[in-house]
Amino acid sequence: MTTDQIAALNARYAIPGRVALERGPGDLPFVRLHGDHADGTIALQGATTTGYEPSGSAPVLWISRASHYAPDRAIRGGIPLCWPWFGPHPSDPSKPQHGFVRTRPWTVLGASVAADGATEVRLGLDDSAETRALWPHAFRLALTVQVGASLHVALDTHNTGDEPFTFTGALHSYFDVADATAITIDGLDRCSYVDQVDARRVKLQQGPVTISAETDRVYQDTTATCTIDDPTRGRRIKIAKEGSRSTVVWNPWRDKAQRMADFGDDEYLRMVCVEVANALDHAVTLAPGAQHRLATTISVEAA
Ligand code: TA6
Repeated sequence: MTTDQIAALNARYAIPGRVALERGPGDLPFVRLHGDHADGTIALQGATTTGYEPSGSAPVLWISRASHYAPDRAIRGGIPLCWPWFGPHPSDPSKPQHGFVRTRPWTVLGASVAADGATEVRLGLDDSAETRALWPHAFRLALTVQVGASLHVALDTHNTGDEPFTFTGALHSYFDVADATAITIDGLDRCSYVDQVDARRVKLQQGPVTISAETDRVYQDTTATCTIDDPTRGRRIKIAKEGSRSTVVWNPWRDKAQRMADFGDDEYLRMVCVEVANALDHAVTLAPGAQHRLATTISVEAA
């Protein structure tokens, strides 16, 4: 994006002291948000929320120091958007993992300040010849990000075509923790999950989720709020959700982290993904003209 394009976006959407478009890592365009209670950043690349920092708290979202910041590359961290499929394409392995919207440039649709002092920005992505070559449907996506005492992220899918379509997806949130081996994740007790690192066997969660090895689980039929208890940092991160029946918990652990070029070898100890999703059996089918919202509200409290 050229300097003139960024200037034109600021002329239209900037709110002094609240919303500004600027260049960030990789010279990519970012939206910087300042709210009464927190600051945030969003990359137009993939409409990836890359930062959320409540006043007086450490960053809530984790970003790898090795992340790529380049066109057509996903950012490693924050909240990448997986859509219109979660994981590998259901039938064509040549298509990109987690769909194609997290690697495309989104447009700014609007910016405002809410009554509660939260600062909101809306980004959009419509179908194009490139997307239709990957997925033959007409759609309109809108992402709403509200930065305030909590972080609210909502992905609205609108079927603008004349045929129904079916999709899966996730808000693939990476959370910053002091020590992944010391956290517990509550909210999934007695929930069945597909264990992606054990031949996709279906198992039952007993008690809180803890991390001590590669962990990649799709919890099914759950609308529960999850809580990451990070005793080392003395805080809990609450992850509430809307329009989601799956929750994914992921930590690559040592070996997989070392195999990923955009993930520092030792960084697996500082992060965990708790993703609000509709994955595997929880695909969503939208009739022509229908809409669906997948949303999360993330808040932090002292532990
Ligand atoms: O959310 C878990 C997962 O599906 C894992 O299987 C792992 O692949 C992770 O997503 C990251 O995927 P990415 O394509 O961003 O490397």
